[in-house]
Formats: sequence, structure tokens, C-alpha cells
Amino acid sequence: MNTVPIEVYLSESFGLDEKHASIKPIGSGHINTTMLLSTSKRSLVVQKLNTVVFPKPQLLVDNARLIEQHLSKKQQAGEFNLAIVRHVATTQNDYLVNDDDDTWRALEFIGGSYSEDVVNTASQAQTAANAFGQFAQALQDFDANNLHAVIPNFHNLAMRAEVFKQVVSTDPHKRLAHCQEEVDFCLSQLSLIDELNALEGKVPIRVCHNDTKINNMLFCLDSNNAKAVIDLDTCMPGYWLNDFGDMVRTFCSAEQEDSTALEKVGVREDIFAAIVKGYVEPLKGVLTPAEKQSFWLGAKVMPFMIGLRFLTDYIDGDNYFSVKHKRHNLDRAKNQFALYKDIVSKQQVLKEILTQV
Ligand code: ADP
Ligand code: GN1
Ligand code: MG
Repeated sequence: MNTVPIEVYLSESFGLDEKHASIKPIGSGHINTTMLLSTSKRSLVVQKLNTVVFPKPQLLVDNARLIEQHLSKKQQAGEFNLAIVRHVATTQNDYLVNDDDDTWRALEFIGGSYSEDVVNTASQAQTAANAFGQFAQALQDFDANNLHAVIPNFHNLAMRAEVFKQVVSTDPHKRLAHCQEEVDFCLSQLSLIDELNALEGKVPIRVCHNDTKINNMLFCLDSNNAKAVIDLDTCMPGYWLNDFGDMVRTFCSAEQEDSTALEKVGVREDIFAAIVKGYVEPLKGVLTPAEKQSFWLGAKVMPFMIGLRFLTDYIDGDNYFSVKHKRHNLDRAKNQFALYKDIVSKQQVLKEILTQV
């Protein structure tokens, strides 16, 4: 057993050269444990990787580093202007550190930045969407076959629905009684799978970020411009509609993802328009008409699919997403379904906005 305090152990492992290091939690991610490790000279973001979600952390690091390298080349050629989140090597020239059963990695801290959990203005939404668009554009010529499938079928709704039905059929924690209405609602919406299947062959497979949550984007403290796209752990091939849809899911509501004030959960149309404008601009000339049309489906599918995943995890006893209390995943699921319903009810106006760019 390692008896050295974790901040000392990590600071030595990542070559911080100083005995006095402090460590404190940052961010509000649901999967990894993210901390800021600081000495008087340098700060690093250190993450304890969730090995239930990422059973092979080396694959995750390999993917992220390939992307880092590709973006660095683009940056040197003057074709990518955002900061790049980079892994820090250990003193053993490796990228992972084991501490008992835990696996840690370190990332360079991108200073002078901040992240948001809720979008405040349309201009902020446009800035963030534009950054995700620049990221997608820069990875257009990256060979996605080089990426490992770190979480196979990550955005495969048919597979997510199968897992959901399986968990519902066993009800391992006797929680079904608390969420029958939500379960029935999910089952009633599964024709979304047919809508997705109909896209096959019509919409290109791209390198996707796959987690374009607003808090996976850093803004500049001084200018409020975009600073960096972060959290590259789920970059894998897929449809851009998913990245578009996850922005709609996390930018458009004025409430946090776990808010129980469901009457306030819904799409802000000006924010939706700002996402469209910001995301499409860097992808002009690349985005196909069918792909742009598919964004509407992404806007519907992502809140539904993440809601389905939260509900599955609630019934399954909270094995996947970190939770602060027993009903947390159920609260999140209800919130996402409220958002989904609002998006569907505003279909006409949202589709119209999509045709304006
Ligand atoms: P998680 O997988 O837990 O979502 P993230 O990589 O998204 O982890 O990090 C969580 C939060 O930590 C981010 O929302 C951001 O506020 C902060 N953060 C992460 N990486 C950096 C970085 N390299 N520089 C500055 N802040 C960062
Ligand atoms: C998780 O790690 P974080 O919090 O950025 C999840 C996403 C979900 C999101 C819901 C690897 O993202 O897929 O959309 O929570 N990441 C993984 O907020 O499952
Ligand atoms: Mg994150």
C-alpha cells in the first residue's frame, strides 16, 4: 500500500520537483475525478480515471495523444488557433501512474481560463459552438481508423435501448416502482432508432468529440473568447449530429442537467440559433446538406439518449455516473426528458432556424 500523500506521490511522479504540493477538486464531470495539483511554480490537472467506464486507460491516453499531435501540426501550420490540452509525461516517460488500484494521468493546466455549467448568453453559446466546430474541422483529415473504440457503441441508441430493457427486466434494486412512468415514456419513443437507421449511408462518418458539453470548453478569462476544447476521452468515429445534439442538450436549457425545476427546463431559441451559427461557420464547404439536415435528429436524440442512460443507471443502482444522492440519476433523467419534450414541441421553429444558415 502507498502511504505517501497522493499530492506528493503525483507531484514526484510527474516531475514537479517540489515537496510542497496542494491538491483540490475542480470541475463537475460525472466520470473521472479531476483535481488541480499545484506547487509554487506549476499547476497540473490530474485525473483519477474511472476504470469501470474506461477499463483500458492506456487506449484512452493513446487516442488523446494522437489527437493532440494532429492538432499540434495544424497549429504549427496556422490552421488551428485554440489551445491544445496536452498529456504530461511521468519521470519514467510514461503517461499513467498507478497508486494501489487507482490510475492517474496529468494534463497541462490551461491557465487564464474558466468553464461554465450553464450558458448565460447567446454570444457565449456561439463562441463555444464555434470552438467545437473548429475542433471538428481540424480533425476532418485525421484518420479515424487510428482511434481505439474506448467505449464501443457509445452513441448507439439501439444498443443503449437493449441495455435499458435488460436492466428494466431484472430491476436489481427494486427501483422500478419509482420510475414506471419514465420507463414507459422511454419505451414509447424508440422509433427514434428507425430514424437514425435511415441515415446510414446518407450521412458521413466523422471524427467526433462525443461529449460536447458546455463544461468541456474553456473560455478566456480576459476576453471571453474560446480558449480550448477539452475532455477528449470519447473522441471516436460517429455522426456530427451527435456533437451538435449534445451542444443543444447542454447549452439550450437555462437549468443545470440535474435541476428538478422542470417547469424551467426547455430550449432557449436564441441559444439554439447561436449554436447553429457558431458550429456551421467553421464547417462551411465540408458539411453536406444531408448532414446539416440530420442536426435536427441530433437535437432530439441526445437529450433522449442521455436521459435513457441516466434512467438505466438509476435502475441499475448508480454504477456508472457519479451521484450525490439516491435519486440523482432519476432527477437527471426527468430533466432530460422534459428538455426532449420541449425540443419536440418546438420542432417547426427549430427546424426553420436550421435552414437559415
Ligand atoms: P471529466 O471527465 O471529469 O468531465 P474534464 O476533463 O472535463 O473531466 O475536466 C473537468 C473540469 O476541469 C473542466 O470542466 C474544466 O473546468 C477543468 N479542466 C480540465 N482540464 C483542464 C485543463 N487542461 N486546464 C484547465 N482546466 C481544466
Ligand atoms: C459524462 O465526463 P463528463 O461528465 O464530461 C458522460 C457523457 C454524458 C455526460 C452527461 C464517458 O460526461 O457521455 O453525456 O456525462 N461521459 C461518459 O452529463 O460516459
Ligand atoms: Mg468533462
